[in-house]
Amino acid sequence: MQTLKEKLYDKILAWRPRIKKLLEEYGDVRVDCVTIEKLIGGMRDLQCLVTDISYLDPKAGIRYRGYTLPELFKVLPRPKGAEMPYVEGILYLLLTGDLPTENDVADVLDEMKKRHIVPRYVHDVIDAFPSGSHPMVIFSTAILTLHRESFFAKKYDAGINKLDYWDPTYEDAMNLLAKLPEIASYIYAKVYQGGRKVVSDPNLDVGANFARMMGIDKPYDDVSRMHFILHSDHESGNVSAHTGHLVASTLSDLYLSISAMINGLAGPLHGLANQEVLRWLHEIMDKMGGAIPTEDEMKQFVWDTLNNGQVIPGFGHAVLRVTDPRYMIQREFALKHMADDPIFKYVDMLFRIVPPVLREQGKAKNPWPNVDAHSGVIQWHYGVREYDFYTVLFGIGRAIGICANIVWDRALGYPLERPKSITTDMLEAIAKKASHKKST
Ligand code: CMX
Repeated sequence: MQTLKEKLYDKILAWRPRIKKLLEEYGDVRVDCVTIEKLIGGMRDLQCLVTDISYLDPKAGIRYRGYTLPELFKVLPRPKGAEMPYVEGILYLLLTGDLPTENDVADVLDEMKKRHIVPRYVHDVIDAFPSGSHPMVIFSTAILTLHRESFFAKKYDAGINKLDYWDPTYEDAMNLLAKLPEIASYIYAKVYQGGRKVVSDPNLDVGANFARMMGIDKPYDDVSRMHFILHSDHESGNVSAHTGHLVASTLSDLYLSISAMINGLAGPLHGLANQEVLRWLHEIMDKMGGAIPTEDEMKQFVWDTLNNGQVIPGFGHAVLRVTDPRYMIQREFALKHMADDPIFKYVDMLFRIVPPVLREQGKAKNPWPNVDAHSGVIQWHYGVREYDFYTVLFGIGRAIGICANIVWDRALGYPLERPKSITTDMLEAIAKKASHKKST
């Protein structure tokens, strides 16, 4: 049987001629058009990045290597007795593009087991943080601290052929991914539990081991598998993926790149939205004194939020135009395991009430719920109640996809990213010329 790395290398060799042909024979073919609106508007929808790891289909949601999430949750191998697939299987799929067999997953489990030990100095750095530090800052720094372990940095200094860049990058990726769950649970224990001892069992899969390290019983192992898989990639243009790619394009090693992507994820418009949902839900719960509102009362809360000039957190999306399948998978899990939790009852009611209200308001292009409308609520139910930590959980998952992207960036020789900027004067001159043409 081929190892993951051997399989990956075969895939890389087969893929390289496709990129070469596109560049040499079709390099000047136009793909998209840059308008002033796109330049000023955060490049929304501008097709200017390439990735084969995932694609966000506005109608079907995220596709990992072409597969929708409902498809993957059906076919991916899962641990005996588990409801959710192995996270290791998603890593295999994102890296190679192939669905893993049980044996392939066993190979990844083995790789993780060999690489999981977190050096003592990382714990020391985490311990040294002053109280009140945000867990994302600690997480980003802990990852950065591991930079001294980078194979890529060492090989690059020694002089390595460009064609081989992917190899030490792969080693760095696997080493980091094997360590992230323990780093995260150590941060959780340190920040919120007075430094409780975290005991890892490398014989377990990522989901089960994370639940163990967090000290939370079943089905939190399945919650972790589900959470990490659902968050693992969301194509290339979102801030965390793009930041990871951009920083890696300078040939910064994987630790520098993933630490940077974590910083992007920490923003309120990105990874922090899931905690906004909980904050908003609790605001409503407080106003209701914990009682379940009637549908009319809930509708009024939604309108009050909108009329205050605020968004309804967890609803809407820049690309999706349907209910996020990541939301639906979590909803199905919640219906099975926590249907009686009052906080789920709120979420369930919002699922029915918010879309028609947003439609009536007529602003949001997509009135349906996204992943963040559900993820924090499930964590809350299983006892992880510290909102600030939710983005760290997101980061563990997202690192899988971004590591896969960076390995492939290196394998396909993607260059330093360097778009050109222009000035407002220049934009105005372009606008003037265009309006002159229109009027003549
Ligand atoms: N509540 C109220 N208004 C909303 C809204 C919501 N949930 N979603 C969009 N709108 C408003 C926008 O604020 C915008 O208003 P203005 O014209 O006054 O600026 C208008 O509708 C058009 O926005 P849009 O094109 O539909 O949405 P964007 O692409 O600009 O923004 C997003 C997308 C996610 C930032 C936005 O829907 C939002 O703020 N949602 C709430 C926060 C949230 O859930 N974020 C998590 C996103 C998950 C992810 O990215 O994966």
